[in-house]
Amino acid sequence: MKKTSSFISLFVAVAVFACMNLAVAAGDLTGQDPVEVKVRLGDEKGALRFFPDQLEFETGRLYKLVLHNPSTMKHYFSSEGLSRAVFTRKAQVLGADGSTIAEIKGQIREIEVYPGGTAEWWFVPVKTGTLKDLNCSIAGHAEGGMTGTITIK
Ligand SMILES: [Cu+2]
Repeated sequence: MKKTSSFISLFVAVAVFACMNLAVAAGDLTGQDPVEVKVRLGDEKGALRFFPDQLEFETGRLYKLVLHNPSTMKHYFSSEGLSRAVFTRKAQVLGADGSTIAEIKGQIREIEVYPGGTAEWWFVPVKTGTLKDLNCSIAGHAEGGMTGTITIK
């Protein structure tokens, strides 16, 4: 009788522990519906800026960062800090009609978007912090104001 009850206690303890683990695990975070965030690289008048230049993300959520370049020159979206703070699911290059023409897997550090072009960076932030290294790495652009701050909460 004593042996049976201690066996039951052990079984209950193991079952409770297993359930706790299930309750804590969030599963595959890359399978969520993405939160879309749009950033324009420059503008039609030739401004050297990101619009917006302050970005905010939360850890554990899937983001689709849509980078569009409406200007007549090439621009980069470059942040070493962001590349180290996220898990990248994929990057996508969009054609003129908005359809996906290329999908890139692996870690991304910077994306160069050509005039009129659009690229998407799908990622899940895994680390909090304030990243002040967003910039366009084309000579003179960061100095001209093409910088930004990324906050991950
Ligand atoms: Cu630029």
